[in-house]
Amino acid sequence: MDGIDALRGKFLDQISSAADPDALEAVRLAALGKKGEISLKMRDLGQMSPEERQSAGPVLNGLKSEIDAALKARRASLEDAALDARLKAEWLDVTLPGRPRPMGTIHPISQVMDELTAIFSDMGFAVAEGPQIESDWYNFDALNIAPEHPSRQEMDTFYMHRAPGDNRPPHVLRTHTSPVQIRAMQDQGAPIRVIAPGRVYRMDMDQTHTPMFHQVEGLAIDRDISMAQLKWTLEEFCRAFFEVDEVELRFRASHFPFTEPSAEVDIRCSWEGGQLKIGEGKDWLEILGSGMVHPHVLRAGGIDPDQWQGFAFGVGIDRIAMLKYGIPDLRAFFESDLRWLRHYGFAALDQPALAAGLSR
Ligand code: 2NM
Repeated sequence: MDGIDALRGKFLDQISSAADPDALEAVRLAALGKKGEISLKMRDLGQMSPEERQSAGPVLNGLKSEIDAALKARRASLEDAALDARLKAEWLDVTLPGRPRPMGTIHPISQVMDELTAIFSDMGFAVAEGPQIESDWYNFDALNIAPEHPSRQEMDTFYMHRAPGDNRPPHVLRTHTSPVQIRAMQDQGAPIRVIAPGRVYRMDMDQTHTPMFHQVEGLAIDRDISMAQLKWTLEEFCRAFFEVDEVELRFRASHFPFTEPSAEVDIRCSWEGGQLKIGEGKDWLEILGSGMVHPHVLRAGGIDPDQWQGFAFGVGIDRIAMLKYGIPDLRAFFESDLRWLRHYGFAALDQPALAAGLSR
């Protein structure tokens, strides 16, 4: 039959030069599709005489199978090439070292709070928390702080706004965590042992004061708690916190509205060569305030002062963090300077010594 060899040559050429599956499909349609050249020729078989059909039929069928096979082979080799290209492009070296990820550090204040919590938990104190925006009753009245007390002055306390015409006393940013202790007394009653660590606010800003700082207050109420237990508790705390075998504390008479009697507490130390040593030496360092909880305060907490008594104390967390970790500048605590944070921060898995079972 005329032209069969030419057709075969043409389609085999087109198949082998088809660069992608779309081009190959176009060749298939041109050859074997409904209106493909080979299909049309096969349709022509119907018009032929039986003799002609006998010789042309097998030739056309042979051509069709040959082109079919060539299409299949070319499709397979295009798919192989595509897969090879993909494997090459998406190749991943799983043995490469990982990209270093920047890791944060634990802020010294968080670290010290964890330490305090571990130490006081060991002594049976639970942790209490409360709001940072307080009513003036919880922040002042309940603590036996008189209406004319200087700490209530706008100069010292951050007052919230009231709507114009609303004459109720405004809320305040708590100036100590004592309101948390009042709430704990109201919620739990006596006996009670809690500490209240957290943020407090006072209008003060200079070398040694920031308008927000951190405090932990402790409270222990029972039938016959005295200043002797207060002193032991504070000594134990200082020994564990400063990680020294012995400490010496000195109580100096003082005055707070919420305690009677009240004492400021100094710890024996030395400053040799500009280096602070706790527990030895001839110097004294003031570290906290304390006293026996005033009956008015117990009553505000819903506790009967004729049945119960106890001690309370307050420590500045920022200051004892500076002392323990040799941090010279208070204001740097709150500047979020990454170099400072990397230098003074703690690894996330650093355990407070006492909680890790390392002390004593
Ligand atoms: C201090 C000093 C003395 C104190 C009092 C109370 C409360 F709420 F229970 F009455 N908590 N903390 C207290 C006593 C705080 O800080 C220098």
